Amino acid sequence: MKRISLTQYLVEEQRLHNSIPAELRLLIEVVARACKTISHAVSKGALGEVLGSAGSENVQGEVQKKLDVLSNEILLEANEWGGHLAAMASEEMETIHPIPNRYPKGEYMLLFDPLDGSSNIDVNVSIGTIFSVLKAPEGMKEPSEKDFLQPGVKQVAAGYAVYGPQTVLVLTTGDGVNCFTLDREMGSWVLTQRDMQIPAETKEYAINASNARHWYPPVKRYIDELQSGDTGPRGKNFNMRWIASMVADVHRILNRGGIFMYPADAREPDKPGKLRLMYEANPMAFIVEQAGGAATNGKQRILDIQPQKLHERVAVFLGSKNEVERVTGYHNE
Ligand code: AHM
Ligand code: MG
Repeated sequence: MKRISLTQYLVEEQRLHNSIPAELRLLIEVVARACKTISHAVSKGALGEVLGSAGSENVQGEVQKKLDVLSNEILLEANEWGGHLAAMASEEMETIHPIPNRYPKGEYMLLFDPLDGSSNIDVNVSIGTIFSVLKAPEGMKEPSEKDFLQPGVKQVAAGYAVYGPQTVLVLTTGDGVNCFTLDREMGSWVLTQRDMQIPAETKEYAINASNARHWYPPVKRYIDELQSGDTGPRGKNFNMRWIASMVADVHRILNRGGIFMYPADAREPDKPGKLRLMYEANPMAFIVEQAGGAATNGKQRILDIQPQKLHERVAVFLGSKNEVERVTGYHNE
């Protein structure tokens, strides 16, 4: 079988569709290289002395794991010097990270969740990196947080890596979704799935059911219907999966369909869900839509939401189109 590397794929994509300018290609390759480094650190586990807490909290008040902090540093260092970026932002940093003055600056802005699925780090369950790429606004001089506050439709690229039994990188630049597998011996990303498509119909759902008592009525109704199986209104049995790493749950859905939900609930009425809009929901929504699926916050398309804050939270319903449309319909009734 002829192997196509990430670089070859990006170069050919540019030739065919003119969709990946050289600077964006460099950016994607640098992020992919950083993911390789993170994958290596993750795979060392206890031997690399990378497990456990870092003894600090991030801006969201979550305890940072050593690997959260390390992955953040790996992504920052890898992306600072190439000249392709104006600034970066991360789940693990309160404010944005402008490119230091000693380096040239580019027209792109990178956002990331350096290591998603923190609760799974120490127990050897799949975790990953999520990233989103925006263009700096026209005429921007010194980047500020407000330059990042663009709706998800403005993303020019998005992707995630999963550090699991295999390390994979899933990427979109707005022209479908492709998956690359890390060849650990060669150290290269090899194209292994072209044009991934999420089936519109599914019998699988993912939600943290321990929060059931806090759910709002549309979510309660939807899940009740799924759980009543072939004797209920849906007339078929559904299966449930919850990995507690969004990257791994989304990767399953890209491969065999399903719906993933992290709804807002009545625990903290002011908090619209757990997941973050700009570096978790937006990139995943972009990927899912590019694979023929749908992504909403229960009421509207995630990619249309105008962000108000860098670390804003959002409810998430994404995956197989027919299911996402149904649960969104229940919210809008
Ligand atoms: P993190 O970015 O701190 O890891 O949090 C996000 C994760 C998602 O990957 C996952 O879907 C969710 O949190 C799991 O939440 P819960 O602990 O409620 O199962
Ligand atoms: Mg996360």
